[in-house]
Amino acid sequence: MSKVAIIMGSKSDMPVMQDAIDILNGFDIEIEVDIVSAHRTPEKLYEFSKNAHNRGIKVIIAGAGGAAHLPGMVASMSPLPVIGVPVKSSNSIDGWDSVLSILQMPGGVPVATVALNGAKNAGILAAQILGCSDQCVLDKIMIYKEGLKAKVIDSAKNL
Ligand code: RP5
Repeated sequence: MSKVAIIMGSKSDMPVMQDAIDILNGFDIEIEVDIVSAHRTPEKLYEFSKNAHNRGIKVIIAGAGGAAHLPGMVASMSPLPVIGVPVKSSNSIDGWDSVLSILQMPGGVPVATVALNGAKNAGILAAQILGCSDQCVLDKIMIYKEGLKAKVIDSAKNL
């Protein structure tokens, strides 16, 4: 059964969203990946948002660019935590459209927004949420963080 759903507004978002897929695969966390467009497939958006929690999904990562309404609309209908990834799409105004569309949610409907193109952190954050109730995942995150520390310490050895 999938634990994290990764959705994006367009296949063109995949090069960015692949970072979330890779990090969650690295933690051996089950994922499902789909294209769900807030503007082009609103019925699919509704079905996904209303049913994700009934399919064993615990966290949703949603990436979109431009007028990026996907994460917020999912958050409006799903009881699950939603992590939003602003994607810098090719015709965007330096990505500010994506960032502000996802970040500036009204009170009561949170979207945990990561940095522009920050899908890697979205994956880590999703794993950390699962880790609150899964010791095996928590252990993997601690090992991951030890790896980050070791890289910095190693990098300082040959200055
Ligand atoms: C958004 O519009 C998508 O999330 C994507 O970032 C952007 C461009 O989509 P395409 O025109 O490439 O399908 O809805």
